[in-house]
Amino acid sequence: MKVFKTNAGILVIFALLFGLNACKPKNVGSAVSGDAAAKSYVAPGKYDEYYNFVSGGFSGQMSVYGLPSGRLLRVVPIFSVNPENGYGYSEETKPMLNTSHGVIPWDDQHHLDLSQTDGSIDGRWIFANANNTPRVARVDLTTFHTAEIIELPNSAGNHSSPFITENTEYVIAGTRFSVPPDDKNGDVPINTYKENFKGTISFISVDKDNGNMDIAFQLQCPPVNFDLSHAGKGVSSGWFFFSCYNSEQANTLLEVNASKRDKDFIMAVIWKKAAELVKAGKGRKQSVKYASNRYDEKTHTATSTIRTEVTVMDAMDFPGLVYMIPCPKSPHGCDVSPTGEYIVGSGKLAALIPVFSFEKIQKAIEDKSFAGDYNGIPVINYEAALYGEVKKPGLGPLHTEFDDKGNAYTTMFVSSEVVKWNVKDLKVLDRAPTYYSPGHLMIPGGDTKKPTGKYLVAYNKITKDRFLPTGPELAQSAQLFDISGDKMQLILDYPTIGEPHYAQAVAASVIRDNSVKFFKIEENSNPYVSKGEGATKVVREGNKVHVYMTAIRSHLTPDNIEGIRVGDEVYFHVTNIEQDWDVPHGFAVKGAATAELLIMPGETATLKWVPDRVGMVPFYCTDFCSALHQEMSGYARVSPAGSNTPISFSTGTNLPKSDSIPSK
Ligand code: K7E
Ligand code: CUA
Repeated sequence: MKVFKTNAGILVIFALLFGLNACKPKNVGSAVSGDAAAKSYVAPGKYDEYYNFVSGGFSGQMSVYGLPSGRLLRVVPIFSVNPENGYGYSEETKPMLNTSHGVIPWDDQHHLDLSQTDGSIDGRWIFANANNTPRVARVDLTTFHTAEIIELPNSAGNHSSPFITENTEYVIAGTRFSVPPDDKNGDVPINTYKENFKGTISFISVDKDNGNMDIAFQLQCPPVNFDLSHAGKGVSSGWFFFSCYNSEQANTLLEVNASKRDKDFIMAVIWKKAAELVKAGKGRKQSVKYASNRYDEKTHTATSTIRTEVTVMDAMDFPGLVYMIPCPKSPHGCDVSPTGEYIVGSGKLAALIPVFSFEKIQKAIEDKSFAGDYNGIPVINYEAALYGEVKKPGLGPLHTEFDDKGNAYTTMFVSSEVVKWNVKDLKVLDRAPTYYSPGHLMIPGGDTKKPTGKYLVAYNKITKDRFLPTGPELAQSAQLFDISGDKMQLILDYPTIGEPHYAQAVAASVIRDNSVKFFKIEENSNPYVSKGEGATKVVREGNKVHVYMTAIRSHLTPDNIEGIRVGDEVYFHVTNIEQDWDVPHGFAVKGAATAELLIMPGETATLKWVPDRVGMVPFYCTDFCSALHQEMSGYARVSPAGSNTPISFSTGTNLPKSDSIPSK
């Protein structure tokens, strides 16, 4: 209890953090007035102005909304299996979820970052992080498919991730939990944190043409918790900034022990220099184990490769590569202004928002204005790096985004509001209540060189009483504000999938016209494709039975299959031979211990079924594809193990009766 007594001040803040009702905004009504409805109204049949990509948190998925309507357009599975379309269940997509621990069907997805060219969103890809088993994914925005997932060695709790550099040269991922490196003995006492634990940052290169990700190198840093990060841009091009907490290096009761110091850090890394050093052969090869999973749109199949080596540089060995900037009270968000000059650290427990100046940081380094070092990394004097502080912004600042008029907007978790302030004079200009505790917020382009200034969305936690009750768990909410005027105006609430954290948005025109409508059947190079009904067949290979099947409105070929035995492994390779937009077919088999397939036109997908009993087993299309969709079905006859019923298959003809009656 001694610890608590010496931290009374902190406890007051904890009380605020968790005593949320005390900070419940007063006018809990609709708080919407005047022309709000018209501003978010998108008439039936009309398209939205923006795509809004929202992290799914513990759902492991990403949802795609239209703005300003708040209409849900799609849920894209990334780190979680999705029975709706067979992601992670089909034989082709299972390898996407492979890791060095084997296949993992779930993760916790917090941050999304759209790819950029010259600091502007280019609409090619969106990157996503997995916190629990550290991974970074790339979603292709022509197909809205998860195209790639790469696992990160030497990491645990991949939270400060995935944030990209101005030209998508690198996706950067900082570990939340410091841990002993993978090639060291991890079987050590937990209280040897200070000696044995390291904080690792991964630099993942992105191929300009095809987007393929590789771990270019890792930077080993002092043990802290990396929380968030953003790339420098414009004047701070080539730099990267990370918020760190637990500079106390505590290994237990972090809520108290990691909140002791008045200031933690923003860590600044000159990534351009690090990349050059690696190119010059610096760093050591470390033996590790991690999965690299890629999905090929030609074979419609993912491949998982286990890789065994990574290049690691120790930050302490390269003076002038990394600097620490003191930042008050357990900083969370770490956001860089559109020009790249201002770096905003949001201390969760701080009563102000510090804004650092890139120019002053350069001057401080030049003048060696250091306050000693932190585990060998120079610590720049706070005052020397500080541009100024936003005074009395509210309680519990978390995240900041920028508009096109020189303003910043910060979410206040504890005082439940979005606060608008001017980046130049640091004066608070406006505050708008949110319902109730906002985490991230998002302005389309709000973390790029070219932010917009029309909409802001706050993604709220603990959203009591905004929507009809649905048992003990309530939908969390996104709240859309019009920020085109001097005052923010709330215009819409919409519920979210899972728990929303960071989000991104971009003008619809950047993505819409590149959308793939269907896959060309002649380009399908899946080894089990059937390019027409004439190519369908059923082949037995030992106890494996491969069914090469096609789907087209409104039948499956073949639709009568005999000769399958109990205990066989049956693989239904279903090719959708439609060549038209929006005509998926589904496929499901009674008793199969897996989800359905949802097969896009021109695609092949495979469902595995191990029949466990003798009998007649129907299969059918699960997607209402035509007026005769209910007719789109078939039967598989299952004979006992060891039966000599030959393999036979047909569509539209009755199989000869006499041959197929069992002898007994
Ligand atoms: Cu603030 Cu995980 Cu980005 Cu959520 S984190 S709120
Ligand atoms: Cu195909 Cu229903």
